[in-house]
Amino acid sequence: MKIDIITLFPHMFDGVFEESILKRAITSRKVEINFYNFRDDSKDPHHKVDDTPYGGGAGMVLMAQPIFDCVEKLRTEQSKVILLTPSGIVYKQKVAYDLSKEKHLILICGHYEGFDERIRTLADMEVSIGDYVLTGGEIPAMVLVDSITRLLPGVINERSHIEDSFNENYLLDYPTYTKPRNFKGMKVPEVLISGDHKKIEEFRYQESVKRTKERRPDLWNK
Ligand code: 6GU
Repeated sequence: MKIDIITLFPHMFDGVFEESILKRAITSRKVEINFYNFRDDSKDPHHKVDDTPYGGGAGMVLMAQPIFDCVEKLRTEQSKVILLTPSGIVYKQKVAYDLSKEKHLILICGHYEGFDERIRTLADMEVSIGDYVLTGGEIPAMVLVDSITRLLPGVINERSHIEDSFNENYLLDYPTYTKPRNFKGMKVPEVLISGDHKKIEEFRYQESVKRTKERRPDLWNK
């Protein structure tokens, strides 16, 4: 998969994709990530990318021209263009699954106080990562890249995501333990040491159900 990220602040991504699983996914060419600073596409002599809003009001608004030119340069038949904005659909694991099947994603990071409404016409989809306000779309773009990359074939072992929280079955993870068996008086449940795989499976399922009912009744009711 190829992911192009359109941002005024490519350095915000420094380091994020240079460790652990994402680094390995890039090195092994499961995913290719490129950055484009749309300031370079501005036709303004001073490379301006924003201006004051018509009708007045506080703050600056991203202009349509630089982002349009940047997207139009990158876009092909195979591209899916995603605009990161608090007004988008709320991001869920199901969306990550669907997007992990795409060939080419173009992520547009808004910033400052907003963007010209006409930029919306470029997008196939608008995504928000939750009901809170961030300073820009960069951190949401990182969230999308991380959650999508780990679903690509061969990036992590398949079992890990079959059992994940927020998968189709909508159960939270069961508790897990490792050595030692007794840590500060907190003991590992006996069943996990029993070697009885059928019982262990049943225990884990029941714990997932219990945890989901207690912590996320909204998910359980689905
Ligand atoms: Cl995608 N952008 C901004 N600025 N804030 C957000 C968001 C996106 N998702 C949640 N909050």
